[in-house]
Amino acid sequence: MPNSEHRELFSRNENNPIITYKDLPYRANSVFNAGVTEFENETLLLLRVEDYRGQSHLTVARSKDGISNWRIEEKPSIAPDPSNFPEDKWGVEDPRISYLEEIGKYAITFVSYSEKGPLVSLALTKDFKSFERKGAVLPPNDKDAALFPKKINGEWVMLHRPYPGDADDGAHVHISYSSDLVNWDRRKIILKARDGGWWDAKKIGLNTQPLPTEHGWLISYHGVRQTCAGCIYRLGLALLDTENPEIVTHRSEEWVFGPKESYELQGDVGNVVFPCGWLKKDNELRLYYGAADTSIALATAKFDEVLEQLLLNPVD
Ligand code: BMA
Repeated sequence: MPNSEHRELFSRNENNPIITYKDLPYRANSVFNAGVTEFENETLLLLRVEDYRGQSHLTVARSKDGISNWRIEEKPSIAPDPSNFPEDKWGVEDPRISYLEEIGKYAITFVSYSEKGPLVSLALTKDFKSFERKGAVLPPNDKDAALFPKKINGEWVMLHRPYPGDADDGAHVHISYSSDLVNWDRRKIILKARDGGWWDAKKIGLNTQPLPTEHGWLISYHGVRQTCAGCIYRLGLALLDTENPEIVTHRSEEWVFGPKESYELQGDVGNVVFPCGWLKKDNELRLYYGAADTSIALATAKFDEVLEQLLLNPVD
């Protein structure tokens, strides 16, 4: 008898995809890769919306249960602003949100698509209505960035993914430090893409903002598998030491989430699951992800099971 029992860590929401372009109050091609946080007792998503020029902007959506009845702003919340920020020339993409308690503001790291390639921009906000733009904080090519929610050993810390352009060098997750959130230095690789036949060979990048746990900082990252039919974007997990996040203590061997359902397999870019944020609610870990660069979907896991499974994979 075939054993079809297949227990996955994450379960998809039955209403997936939970947000599509049809839910937007204005005309757009697609909505995906949203940053996530809790704000005023609601779930707040900062949606990446792509217009019919192929360029993206960011728009706030709110929901009481984090699943349905999304209230989406009538206008972009962060629109490309190339006259003040020339690096926004071809749009702004893929926001990650971290609440910085020490300054009472939310930090949004996002990609500005500049003439010289994608780079990391920063904006701060208290209310998700007005946004204090700090401009480009890392040169191109760089993306997949998120801040730790607090200073570590007296400094702000960011994870990000520079891309050398030379595919042979691979693309890896790096760490950088700052005293003022704008100037970043002491860049170093902390998590390397694997090699050969691995699902996360050659090219990886951070996905969700670091989440504090009793076992260290939990992060998720994507592994990009190049196949003759195109790329497959899947998700892995890692734990970083609480005091020194340069140290990766655990890393999943297997991917923990990958494209399977039709809305993940087909779309503008098929075979992609791409979260830009997650939320922990009691023992539930809610992963909001872009599906096939077309819509937004939700998957949840039991937080203790996520940690239990990851703790089985220590890094030597
Ligand atoms: C990555 C990012 C994401 C996108 C993914 C799949 O490089 O640009 O915005 O979802 O590719 O197209």
